[in-house]
Amino acid sequence: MSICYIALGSNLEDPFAQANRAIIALQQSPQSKVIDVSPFYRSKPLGPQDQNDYLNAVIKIYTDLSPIALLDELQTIEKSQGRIRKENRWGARTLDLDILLFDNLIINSERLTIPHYHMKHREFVLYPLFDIEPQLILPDNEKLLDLVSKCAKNGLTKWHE
Ligand code: PH2
Ligand code: MG
Ligand code: MG
Repeated sequence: MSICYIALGSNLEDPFAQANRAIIALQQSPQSKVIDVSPFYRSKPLGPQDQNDYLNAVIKIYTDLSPIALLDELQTIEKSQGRIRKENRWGARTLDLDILLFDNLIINSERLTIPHYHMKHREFVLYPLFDIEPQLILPDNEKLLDLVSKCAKNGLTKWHE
């Protein structure tokens, strides 16, 4: 069994409903168990500014899946919630589920980069991750607390539905 943290993002078609649906889908996955869900945050879009604010959160799971099998499952959930791939890289999306960390693995393959690239500098990843795992140490031995301390909030607030 592995411990994995997943970043959730949505800025289209009722993000609050998208997030709740995605969490239910993960809870129903036979080989994974949802352990914790961070508060939901509202964040300014990184990338093109002509898109809505995002709802962001982090989910902690235990899983018996391999990283690639988990990625397949996350992409199936994204697809079932109307995610269209090929849209531009930083553009709006109904649902984005990114593997942030998978045990202490470091993976750099064509389909997967773990730890998730840029996670160390994104307020909408670090703050919700810190909410659920304040003691976390990254695979390179960096403390999450140190990363959060260096990361500006950039307008990050709790999501109010
Ligand atoms: N995801 C992106 C691009 N920009 N901005 C915010 N605030 N939150 C995201 O999750 C996000 C983004 C691509 O995955
Ligand atoms: Mg993604
Ligand atoms: Mg993403």
